[in-house]
Amino acid sequence: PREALGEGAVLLRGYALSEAPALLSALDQLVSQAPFRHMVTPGGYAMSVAMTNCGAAGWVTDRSGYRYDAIDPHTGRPWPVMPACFAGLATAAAETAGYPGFDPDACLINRYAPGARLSLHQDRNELDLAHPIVSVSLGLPATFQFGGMKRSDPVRRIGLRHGDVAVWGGPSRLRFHGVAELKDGHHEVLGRQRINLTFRVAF
Ligand code: MD3
Ligand code: FE
Repeated sequence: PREALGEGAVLLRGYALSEAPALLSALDQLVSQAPFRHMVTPGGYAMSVAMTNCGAAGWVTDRSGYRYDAIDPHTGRPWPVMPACFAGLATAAAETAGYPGFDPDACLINRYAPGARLSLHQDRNELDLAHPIVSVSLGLPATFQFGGMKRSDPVRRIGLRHGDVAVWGGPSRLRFHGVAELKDGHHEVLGRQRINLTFRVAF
């Protein structure tokens, strides 16, 4: 089941379902090397979403700004290697969506507890914005907000569920987007949380 979300953006419902157990066991391993943490925005607020990364480049924020860094500031070591099951899924989903040859060097892992949210923003810290972004949703469902090229443009709400994969490229790459406050609930595998894997070419 393949849904067009906008020019260049494709939603693959349930695409990651069969791989989810492998993704989650690789995630457990990875989180033991680079734990989830609440990063601080340049404005000085701790994010409600907890984050970690794997791959050659990790997305970080602190008082000095947003950037990609090869070193995890929390551990002082490189981010964990991107598991083969992560990279394989991202490359296959991108190809299915019409972007062959996607080879991400960054995977940002976001963990939402009930009440956590991600306010409307653009992803523009990557060097080459011609590459698409692949995102994988796991655990509790969320309402994704898909806006336009201006912050004030109207927002479309899209429900994202366990196993859904979205690919955002072309003209949609710079659209404003966010995640509404996560509603409480219980997921049979992940309990009271949502995990999102976001694959990017950063460097
Ligand atoms: C649409 N994460 O980490 S991923 C982020 O569910 C982020 O955790 C969200 O936005 C999450 O930056 C959504 C989906 C996504 C990512 C990038 C996009 C959608 C996008 C870039 C352009 C348009
Ligand atoms: Fe984003």
